Amino acid sequence: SKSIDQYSPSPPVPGLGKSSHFPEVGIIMGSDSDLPTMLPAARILDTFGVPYELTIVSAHRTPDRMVAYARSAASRGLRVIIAGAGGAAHLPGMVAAMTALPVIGVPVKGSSLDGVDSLHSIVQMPRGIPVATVAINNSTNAALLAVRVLGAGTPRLREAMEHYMRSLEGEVLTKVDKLER
Ligand code: RP5
Repeated sequence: SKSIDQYSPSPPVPGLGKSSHFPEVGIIMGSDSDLPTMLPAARILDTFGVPYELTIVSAHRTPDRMVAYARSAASRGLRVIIAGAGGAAHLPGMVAAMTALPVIGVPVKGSSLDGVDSLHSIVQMPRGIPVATVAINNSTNAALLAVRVLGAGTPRLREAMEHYMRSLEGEVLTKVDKLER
């Protein structure tokens, strides 16, 4: 199977976000107010050495930009899209409607309905256009899922994920050890 270095996607489109050279994951969000919630996803991808781009795409305030982003995503070399949004959070679903790439939705907690509005908006996609939905505000899990998706065809990433899982296990076992001592 192909190593991650062998992919040669087309270069990023100017104006479509802050990018590493050949991003494989697109992290988008409806507003800069979502940034603190979405940054942990970027940190996870940094940890796993997965190149990504990160930008703001608002479904209702910049609809043309959303269409351009989603329609160009696959040809620009992206393999997975992580989309975070709050409120009537249609960004992940609309993007999934315009690309065949896997889309992972992050329900962002807003001020009035505790993020349940975003969760329901993202998770309740009608039949035919799936969005993989993670827990409210859990962009960490969105990135981990993106790494697993990429890892299905990239042994280096699958092994890194196994290593990460063992480190989680180790953390808990260390605590058990301390507690029982
Ligand atoms: C959504 O509305 C964004 O995803 C954000 O979560 C929410 C509030 O946006 P701002 O009013 O903070 O820009 O579009």
